[in-house]
Amino acid sequence: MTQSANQTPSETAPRRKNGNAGSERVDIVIIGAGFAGMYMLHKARELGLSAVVLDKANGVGGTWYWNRYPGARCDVDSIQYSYSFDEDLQQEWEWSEFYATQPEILRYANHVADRYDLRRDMRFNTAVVSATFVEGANGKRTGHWLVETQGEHAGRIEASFCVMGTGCLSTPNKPKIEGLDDFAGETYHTGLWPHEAVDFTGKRVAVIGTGSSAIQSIPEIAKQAAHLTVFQRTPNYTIPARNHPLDPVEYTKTKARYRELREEAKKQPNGLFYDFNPKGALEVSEEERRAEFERRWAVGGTMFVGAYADLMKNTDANETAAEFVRSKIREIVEDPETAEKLSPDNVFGCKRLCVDTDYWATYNRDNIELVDVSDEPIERILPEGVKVGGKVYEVDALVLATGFDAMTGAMLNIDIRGRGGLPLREKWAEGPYNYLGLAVAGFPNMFMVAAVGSPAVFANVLTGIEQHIVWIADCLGYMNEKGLGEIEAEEAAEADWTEHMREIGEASLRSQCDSWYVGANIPGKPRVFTPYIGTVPDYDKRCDEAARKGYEGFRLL
Ligand code: N01
Repeated sequence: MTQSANQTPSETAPRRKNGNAGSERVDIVIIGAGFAGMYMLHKARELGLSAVVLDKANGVGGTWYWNRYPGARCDVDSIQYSYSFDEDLQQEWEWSEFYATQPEILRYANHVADRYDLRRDMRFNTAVVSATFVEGANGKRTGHWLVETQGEHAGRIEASFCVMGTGCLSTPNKPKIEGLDDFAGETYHTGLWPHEAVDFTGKRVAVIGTGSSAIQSIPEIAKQAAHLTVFQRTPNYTIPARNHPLDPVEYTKTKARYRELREEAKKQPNGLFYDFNPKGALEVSEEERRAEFERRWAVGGTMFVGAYADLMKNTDANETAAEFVRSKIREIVEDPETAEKLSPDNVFGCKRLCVDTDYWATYNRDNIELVDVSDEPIERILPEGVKVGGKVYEVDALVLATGFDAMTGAMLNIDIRGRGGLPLREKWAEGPYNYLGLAVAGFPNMFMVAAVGSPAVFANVLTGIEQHIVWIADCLGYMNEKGLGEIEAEEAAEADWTEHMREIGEASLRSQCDSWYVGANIPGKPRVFTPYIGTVPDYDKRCDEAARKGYEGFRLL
């Protein structure tokens, strides 16, 4: 570490900007100005460490900066999808709706950046191209990271530590469909939506994809467009959001117990205060089961999965939920043929469960058409539209709701090289080996936040981020106290963790279908179950235990 806790960042961090030759030096370089990067910077300052945050966006917010498509909102309730680290912050911020919209979440991110004066150590419009671990030389025991950037603050930064706040769903997947670049109209990707308003009034629009982003945007686009054609490869399960303004009386009561509720949430399997039913779906009568599903359907949201403890463990139990949702599709969608096409037959919740507002009812509109491309893929994009099975669907605008190169895409887009020049792309060629979702053997002093190997995407990403950053900050404090400069995951610990990840991943029903969880949405990506699918308390315990045992599984120098 380059700095002791009582030095101020300005004492040790000469700043150099705008492509000057030479490197500046900081304690921590943080990649990504989303919720992970923002909190990491705040924590670094608390430790008295110098840090700089780099982001190719022109502002904070990460995923919420880019995903501005119509209807974008979070499907974790806003009271929980927010930082908990500062009681004053959580008391002063007022959410307006149960599920916050993208603009409201982005306002919150900006509020946090202002409140903690984060921007002065952030560099926007600046992409990280490479990060190289430089071994200690000239009598120095420990090495450092050399990060090269392009854009507004192009240059080189040396840092003792590199923290990847690069996100799980931040590298948009542009599908390899022939002719895509020949399309004559406007093309949008939900994960890279323009900042200017997009007006589909009077236009014929095509949406490719039916994942969460499509399911949120389709009802909104259909309201505006003259005609909407949806190209569906795999139908998805979705539960109505039943979004509503927050009741001020209930909100006040929640705030009075906010800290306590957050602590309770950490003990829940998915880190959220949630209504979990301990019973199994097959232990109860059909009437009782239907009543429970109906009750949860009426409440709305992903809490539907909590209806029975075995829904994601037992195929027969899972099928009861799957069939319930299919019965709802048949009830809502007037045209039986369309209802049939919209009905998924894979494991319920295997691909990430979606949450919607009027998704299926939208197919009752006169201006929408569903094209099933499961058997016959999109042949090509022509300047005038989308060609499937010899038929051309003429459109003026194309919306790619085709998801992300998830979990590993953002890190692998950067040329990261560890000890001995080992490229991360090579190390991860057969799967993202890591230890505790925090570190990678051969890549000393590099930490990942709420990414591969962590349970965050199955839980509350915000509290997953907080747990990781507190762990990293404690680790940095420990190293400072002990006069240590280097930490690296041991290969044996990494191998054990990776095996544990494989075992629990394969045991889960969620590994049975082609989803971004297993990298199946990206051609050529190794099929590996990438998030940690154990419970949040179990995961937190493992991280805490490693720390308590003097960072067991890590080599410290
Ligand atoms: O992406 P997806 P997403 N031809 O990968 C289809 C989070 N999120 O952006 O399933 C035709 O789920 C693809 O088809 P298939 C959330 O974690 C959260 O919607 O591969 N179709 C699929 O239908 C979510 O899970 C929120 O057969 C093609 C779709 O594109 C994650 O982000 C909101 C195709 C991609 O679906 C990703 O969601 C939004 C092709 N060539 C997102 N290529 C909330 O908090 C791909 N597809 C609410």
